[in-house]
Amino acid sequence: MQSPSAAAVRLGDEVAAAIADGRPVLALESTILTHGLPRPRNLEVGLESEELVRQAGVVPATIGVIDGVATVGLGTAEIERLCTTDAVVKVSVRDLPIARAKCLDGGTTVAATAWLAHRAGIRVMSTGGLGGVHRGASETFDESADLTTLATTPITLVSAGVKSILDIGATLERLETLNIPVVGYRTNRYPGFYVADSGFALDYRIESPADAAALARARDELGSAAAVLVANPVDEAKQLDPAFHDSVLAEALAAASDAGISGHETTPFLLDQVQRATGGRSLEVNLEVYRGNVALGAEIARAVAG
Ligand code: PSU
Ligand code: MN
Repeated sequence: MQSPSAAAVRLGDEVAAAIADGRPVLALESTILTHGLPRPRNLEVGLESEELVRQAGVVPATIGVIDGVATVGLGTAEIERLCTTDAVVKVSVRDLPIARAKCLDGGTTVAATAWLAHRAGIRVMSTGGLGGVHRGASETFDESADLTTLATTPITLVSAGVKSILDIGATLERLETLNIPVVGYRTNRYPGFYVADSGFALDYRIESPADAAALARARDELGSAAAVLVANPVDEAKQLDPAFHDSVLAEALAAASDAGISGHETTPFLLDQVQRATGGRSLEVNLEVYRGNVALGAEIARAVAG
């Protein structure tokens, strides 16, 4: 595969310098800001998480598309632009050429962010929830490109699992098929984003950022191209009440079906429904989860940079 040209992918100055020096860098996605969180919280979260990364002594690289240019290490004004303007599209890997040819602004999904981060030489990334297999995928074939992209993108990715808007069991099966290692961070249970335990078990766990770095090194030594997924659960005391969570989820799924929502609109639609139905409670959990993943990602970035 060819490397992207310098004209197609721009590196922020600070990020470029850190990568050249071998200093730790943490990649962050932007679809969570453009399509996952309501305004004005999206911008607050975008700036806050960069600050959190800096406080850990790591350089943040928020990734997104500005005027068609995939940018690894957005500036503050660019993050602000993506968070506050309407004509911002959701960009997965397949959309990168379209966004470039049409000079669009875009928030990059986990797939596109990981794809760009890896090509820029960044080894660790944090997100909130991963995309996965949608419910009813055996009929619709709706499976996030996050999964297939991560199969060929050797990065370490911290998430809180996938949200229960998806088919979690099927997602874990696909991760297995795609040869993507998944480990729990200090847990043997696969987290369910809003809840600490999705109901599914994990075979392996790690206990520290150093363990994550050792796992990434082992993957590299074997020449595997797959991402390593670190599943980091929300603190149980801060999770969404599981019964409340289940009823809200049922309503959101019914609303999507009534509205005839499909394709790449599905994830943003369901997330918005859940946020409305919980009166902001899910949003608070979401932010808590995201902060936890950003903080752990920063520690792992330091361990990986050794
Ligand atoms: N899951 C979440 N929040 C999100 C997303 C997923 O809990 O914001 C976003 C991520 O950017 C993810 C994308 O990569 O949605 C997946 O969308 P799709 O299913 O269309 O691939
Ligand atoms: Mn999809």
